[in-house]
Amino acid sequence: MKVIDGMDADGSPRFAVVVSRFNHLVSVRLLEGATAELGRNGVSADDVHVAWVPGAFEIPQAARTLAETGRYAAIIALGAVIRGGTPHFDYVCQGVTDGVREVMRDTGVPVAFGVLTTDDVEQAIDRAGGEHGNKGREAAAVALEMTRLLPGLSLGPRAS
Ligand code: INI
Repeated sequence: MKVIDGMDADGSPRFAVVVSRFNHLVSVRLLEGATAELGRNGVSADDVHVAWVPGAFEIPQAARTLAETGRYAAIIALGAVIRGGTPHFDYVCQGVTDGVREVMRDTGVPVAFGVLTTDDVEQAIDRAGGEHGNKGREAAAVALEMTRLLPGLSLGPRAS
């Protein structure tokens, strides 16, 4: 028998964070923002599992593997893709956005998108706890909201 349950034994939801090591200085700040937001909302540190991947391009594969375990109520994807002088930026951005969307579509597990795509490091730092907020914190808030929303939607009234 396979049990699929995104809740801990005490009924509290578990969250997985997939964070890319590339542009580590930015990623750690996103991770701090996300974990602080989960903590502020009563999520115990034991219910937050963090997986580091090499780069943003690898986020979807790790997110899918985690989602398919059935152990997580939501997943939070974090990273920073910073434009260089070649089209590589566009391929990494497309890979991570398409990949995360497909994981959500195929598994039904919400994946909050906290991956920055910026023109330079300064823009990324500004959005990782700087003057434009923290995208990691925002993604964690979205994950919490989706976790609360989805069970209610599937219990909604039928059209006829
Ligand atoms: N990965 C990132 O997370 N951010 C980047 O800015 C980046 N750039 O610029 O190259 C990046 N590249 C690595 C990529 O995500 C993969 O790890 C690599 O291509 C191996 O699959």
